[in-house]
Formats: sequence, C-alpha cells, structure tokens
Amino acid sequence: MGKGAKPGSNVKEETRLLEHLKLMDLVLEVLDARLPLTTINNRMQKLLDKKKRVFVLNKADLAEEEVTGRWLEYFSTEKGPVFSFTARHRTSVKQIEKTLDYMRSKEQSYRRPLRFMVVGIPNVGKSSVINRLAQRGAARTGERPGITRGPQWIKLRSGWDMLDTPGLLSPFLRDNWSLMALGAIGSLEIGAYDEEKTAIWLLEQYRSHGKIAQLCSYYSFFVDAKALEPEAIFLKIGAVRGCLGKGGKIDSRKTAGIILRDFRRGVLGRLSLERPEEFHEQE
Ligand SMILES: Nc1nc2c(ncn2[C@@H]2O[C@H](COP(=O)(O)OP(=O)(O)OP(=O)(O)O)[C@@H](O)[C@H]2O)c(=O)[nH]1
Ligand SMILES: [Mg+2]
Repeated sequence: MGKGAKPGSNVKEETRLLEHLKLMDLVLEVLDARLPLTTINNRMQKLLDKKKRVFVLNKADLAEEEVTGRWLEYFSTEKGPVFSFTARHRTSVKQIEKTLDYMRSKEQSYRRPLRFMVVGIPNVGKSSVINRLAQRGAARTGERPGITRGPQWIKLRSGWDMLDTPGLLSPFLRDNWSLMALGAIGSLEIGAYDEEKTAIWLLEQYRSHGKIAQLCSYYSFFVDAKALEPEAIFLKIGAVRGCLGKGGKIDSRKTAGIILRDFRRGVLGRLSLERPEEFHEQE
C-alpha cells in the first residue's frame, strides 16, 4: 500500500477513529515541525470535546531550530502542551512522559489507568512516535489477537495506557499552497498532487528563505542560485543527475521525483516551510 492520504477510505477510517476516541482521555497529535499549522487537524478539538490534546512537532531534525523554538512558544500559548521531537533518532521521551504524569496527577478522580492514542495525518511519523514511547513501555496488554478483537494497549511507565495503533486523520487542503506543502512532505497520495509543480514550488521555498545555496551544493553545482529562477535550478538538477529524456531534453518527472525524495530524506538541508510570523490561521 502506498503512502499518503487514500481518498475513499476516509469514512471507514473516521468511524473507527471516533470509536477509539470514545475510550481516550487524551490524544497526542503528531505534526510535522516544518509545517505545524498545515498538518494540524482543526476538527480534532471539536471531536475531542473536553478531552486533552498534546502536540508533538516531529521531524524536528528537518526543521530550522530557531523557527521550531518560536512554534513551541506559539503552540504553548495558543494551543496547549507541545514538544519538539525527532522520532527517527533516539530522542528522549522523558519530557513527554513527565507531562503525561503531570496531567494524570491532576485527574485524581480517575480510578482506572488513563488512556491516550497517537493521531495525525499520513507520514508525519505517528508509528515512529508510538515505537519510541513503547520502547519504554512495560508491556502490551489487552486481549490476545484472534480470540477477542479489540484494541491493543501498551502500558507506559507514566501510568498511561497507549493504544498501539495510530489514528489516521485526513489532511486539510486549504489552498494551493497547502496542496504543494502537503505533497512535498509526502502526506498526499501519488496522483493527488503534481510532482513537477511541487518540486519547483519547493525550490522556490528554499530560494526565498535564503537556503538554496546549501541545496545546490548537495547537487554539486555552485552558481549564484539566488539569481536563478526555480525552473532553471530544476533543469540544472535534472542535468546534473542525468535525467535525460527523448532528444536530450530533461525528463522533468524523473527530476521532480529525485528532488522530492531527497527532500523527504532530509539531505537538502533544514527548512521550515511555515513560520509563525508569516502565518495567518484560517479556519
Ligand atoms: N528525518 C526524520 N524522519 C522521520 C522522523 N520520524 C519519522 N520519520 C520518517 O518518516 C517516514 C514516516 O514515518 P512513520 O512513522 O511511518 O509515519 P506515519 O505517520 O506512521 O505514516 P503512515 O502510517 O503512512 O501514515 C518514515 O520514513 C520515517 O523514517 C523524524 O523525526 N525525522
Ligand atoms: Mg504509520
């Protein structure tokens, strides 16, 4: 099965998610640190009603540290508890556990273990975050599969039970910008966005944030890239990578594929696509 949002499966996914949400006291919503307000699910708080929501800005290793720092401030004043995280590395989950601990201590009235689940749109790192938290978990609990069908839980040291499957949320396509951005980070299904346009859009993001030189050096060409249009940089990358089609023309599909893959692998250099000062939140 391919990565990304799968149109058509949303209804089924959402029904199951709503069933699971009923059991939860809290959700841990995973966002992409490079794109926190475009990867957030604005409907979540309504679905959750009074339940608590904690945010994880994951893939922090791919975002600009200083910008992530400002996002953390923004989220903690506007949205709620928030952490930056790199699930790919051996990041400590102590801070998250401490917060869960603290939240539990404020819910003295509960006589059962509190429950939470990890949610987020495709490819933000939900499974990786679950794995990080589970490594510190004591044991899997719940019914044995095949005998009783039901959610499986992982008991964490912080005294919480974590559902072992993530809740998939649908990405919200606000406008063309968000279509490009969600396509670039790999949260949309192939075919739902135009790879060539997205790759050129991405080069423009690197250029406008003064980060195009680091990208070009990865592809081993050194020009005054600031003076070049993204389309020209795109063609240069295609040429350097030998993406030639019929008649010696650059194969733009192949070139786009390389640029997007390299961006997702994190080799083009850190780039925060969204910054608090530029963003005007829309409902
Ligand atoms: N650089 C970087 N990559 C990460 C990080 N966390 C996850 N990834 C990578 O991002 C990709 C998606 O991670 P998953 O954990 O599968 O994400 P998911 O949200 O469960 O994805 P779906 O189940 O497809 O919706 C994988 O290639 C991970 O290795 C991170 O903190 N940094
Ligand atoms: Mg997953």
